[in-house]
Amino acid sequence: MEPRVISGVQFSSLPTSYIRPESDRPKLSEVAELNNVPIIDLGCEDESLIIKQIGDACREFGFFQVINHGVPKELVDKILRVAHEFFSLSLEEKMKLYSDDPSKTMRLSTSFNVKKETVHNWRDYLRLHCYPLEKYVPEWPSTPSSFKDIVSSYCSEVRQLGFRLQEAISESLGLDKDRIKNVLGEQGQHMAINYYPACPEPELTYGLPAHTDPNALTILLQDLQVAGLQALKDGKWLAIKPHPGAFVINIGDQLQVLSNGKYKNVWHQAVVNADKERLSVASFLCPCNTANISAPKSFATEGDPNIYRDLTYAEYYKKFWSRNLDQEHCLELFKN
Ligand SMILES: O=C(O)CCC(=O)C(=O)O
Repeated sequence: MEPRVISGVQFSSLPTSYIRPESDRPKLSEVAELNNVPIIDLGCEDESLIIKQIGDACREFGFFQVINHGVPKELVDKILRVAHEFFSLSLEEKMKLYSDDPSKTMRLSTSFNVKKETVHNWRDYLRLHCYPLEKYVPEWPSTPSSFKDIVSSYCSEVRQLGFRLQEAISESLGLDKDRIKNVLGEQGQHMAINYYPACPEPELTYGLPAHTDPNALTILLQDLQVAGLQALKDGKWLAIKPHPGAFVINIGDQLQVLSNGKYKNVWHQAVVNADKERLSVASFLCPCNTANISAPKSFATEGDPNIYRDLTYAEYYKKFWSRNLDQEHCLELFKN
């Protein structure tokens, strides 16, 4: 069966194309909750403390949560509301935006990469390019009518937050504040609004299987009511409980390259549940396509040379989408 969006379709059992082999299922009952996930207060007046906390979290976890981040709560509430409204549109309306072509700058799609994968995932997503806004907003959905206004305000706010975090990450690596931003160039910004319908057999499938993010930094807004995000820490999958007012910040593949592996891209996945739909909004800051990503020479020592060869984001991104998530990690292909 050719996959199509699943939100709005009634299923009494899981279609076979979504069933994972037994060795690759989420083992929902074995997952513990991660209680000590770093929650960093960006409203704290002690900037050096923030930088230290961010550095520690990037080294140890590859992710952290931030609170008092400056993105207004009303805007966060609004984007969640408008995202729900969008996914509640009729199937017919949604199918007008459907595409399985990852090179499209605006598309509603399903699963992950339906043309490449062998097993599908219980997720629909609206993927948008968001920078520069004036170039991309005209192609965004015009229903619900408030969609463009709300999502564009949200994108601008989140972009500023991302830059602030990149400055702190740069300083935490002992680099100039602007070093990371300078390497990444004029950064692109993408968004995935993820919608995971309630699933008839959640123990047999994923919303999104284990992956790291191919970009530089991800700012994830989780549904406050429904948990589903898990991160890999010391070989164990741990549930990241939604924290009121927080964003989850993930280190992406490009920051792993840029830090010569000092900071880890985090493996994460989303699981689904039988009772409730779940929503998340991921904002991805992406290096400029022509940016030459490499670690500073000072990070390579005799015993610890640069792990990765220099790469451009364009070549990395193309490679990432030409594959599926079950293969060897894309970064492995760029090792020296
Ligand atoms: O839904 C989530 O919590 C995770 C989303 C995610 O990892 C992604 O969009 O790349």
